[in-house]
Amino acid sequence: MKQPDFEAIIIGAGMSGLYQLHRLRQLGMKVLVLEAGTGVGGTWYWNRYPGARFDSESYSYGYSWSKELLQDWDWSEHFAPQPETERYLNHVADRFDLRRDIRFESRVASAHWNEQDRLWVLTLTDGTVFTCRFLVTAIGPLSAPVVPKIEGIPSFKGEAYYTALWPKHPVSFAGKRVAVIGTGATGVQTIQEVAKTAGSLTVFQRTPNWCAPLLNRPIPKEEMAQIRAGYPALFDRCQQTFAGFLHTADPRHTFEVSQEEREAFWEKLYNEPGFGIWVGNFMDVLTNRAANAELSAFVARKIRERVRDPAVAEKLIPTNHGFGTRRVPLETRYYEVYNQPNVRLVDIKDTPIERITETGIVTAAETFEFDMIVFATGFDALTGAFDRIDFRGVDGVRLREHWQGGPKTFLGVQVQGFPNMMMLMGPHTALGNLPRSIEYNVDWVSRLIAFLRERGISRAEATAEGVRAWTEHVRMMGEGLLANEVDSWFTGINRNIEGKTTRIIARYSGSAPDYRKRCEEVVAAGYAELALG
Ligand code: NA7
Repeated sequence: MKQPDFEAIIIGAGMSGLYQLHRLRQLGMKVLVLEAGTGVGGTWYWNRYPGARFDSESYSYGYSWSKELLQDWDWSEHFAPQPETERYLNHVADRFDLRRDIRFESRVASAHWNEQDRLWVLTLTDGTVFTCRFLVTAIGPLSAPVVPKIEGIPSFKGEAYYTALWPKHPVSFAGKRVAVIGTGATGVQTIQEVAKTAGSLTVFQRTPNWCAPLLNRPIPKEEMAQIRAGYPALFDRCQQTFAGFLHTADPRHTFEVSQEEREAFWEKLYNEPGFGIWVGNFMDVLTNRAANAELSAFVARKIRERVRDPAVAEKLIPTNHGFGTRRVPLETRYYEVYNQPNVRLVDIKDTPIERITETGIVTAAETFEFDMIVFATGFDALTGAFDRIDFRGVDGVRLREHWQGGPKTFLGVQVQGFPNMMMLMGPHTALGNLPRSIEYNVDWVSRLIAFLRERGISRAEATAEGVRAWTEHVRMMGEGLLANEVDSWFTGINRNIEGKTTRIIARYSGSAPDYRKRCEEVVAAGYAELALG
């Protein structure tokens, strides 16, 4: 067998890739990270659009694996803005001297398994080739930006930006006629910010989303000291909650309490920071249709109270899905933006965009002129980053084809026919508060690789039975979940992409503790559920 250039290659230097590098180095391995960007941070490197920030509490989002790091980093806001997170991840890279093993501006075009030598052969877009024994993908569930299917985009002569590819140079909206297309979590954050200075802002909304207040505020020094003292308890709590957030569902059912109590509880949640109203609500609001309808009606009332023009308010209230069945964007005076004289909402369900021209946007009803168009049109989520690399496993099987109709995985980490490839935050893994899931995922993969190395095992592959059982388990966990009856990136729908118009189960909907329990069973049984050899 030929020896590879590296024992392991990690694709991606975001939150997963950085920690994975650190862990594999601790095992004494020769590791290379290939990163497409010029800096570390992944999501927090690329998404530098105005207003980008956490929707989970900063201190619940940072890494928990280094006491020293927890000691020396202060978060300045409860929900930190992107520049701070990017600084944080750069600080991590420096503190642990990670950069020397990261090759920047290195986009992987293909990764092919070589059965004879039991190694992966990676080719970059510039033709450079590297080989490795173990391949760890740290390519993110929301990292493949999509160009929307709208005619004429390249013809626009003004400034045009994609939120997920935002330039590093400052962009001014002052006095400009700005269009924003898209009203997901990204669009909402962008719109709030652009509205502050734009001469005019026109929002093109296809589907409204149910948004809830973020209620961000600064963290004074004394409060940071208290947070720091409470870190062990805080991370302990995140380990126990359903999705790794500080919030977790209330054990009561919606209709178990009186209407007054219900309203009072929702009022309290609506006035508290973060995802509480989504993941800390009555335990059945995301599964019980009537409960969900009642909660949606409550939030709809809030929108009507906040938006002055009743016609605009109605357009901002979703009618094709209930609260929390798509990702809930958290907002800061988002609805009030539509009370500003410089802001206009265009409902493109009523009057679709026909095309983009040199000077603006033409809808079925009107012609608009703009100085700038911002595309907040989302990602090819969950499987998109995998589709963009030509992964080929045993007998040259393409991952893309192997996953036709939906991903098939073992624990969301391994795929049958793709030996020695481990996925971090791949489809079918517990996502939730990502860094909490990332840390577990990375630790699990590191333990597996350590096990293999200690025993001189050069090949580990998921079995057909392991994949069948896990994929079926993931499907079953999603049964009854209202979110799985709705089109969104959660269900793999993206109408801008051929072949992504049928819902798939790519998201694990069980609890993070249950996910970890199952993964630990696999370890305890000496990885007997994998084909090793
Ligand atoms: P999302 O949540 O997928 O939102 C994309 C938005 O762009 C959404 O409002 C779409 O409308 C809209 N969109 C997409 N394509 C088009 C076209 N062709 N024409 C008009 N409007 C379009 O992406 P985000 O970046 O906001 O958030 C993704 C996740 O990243 C987020 O959930 C966080 O977890 C982080 P649609 O709803 O499809 O009608």
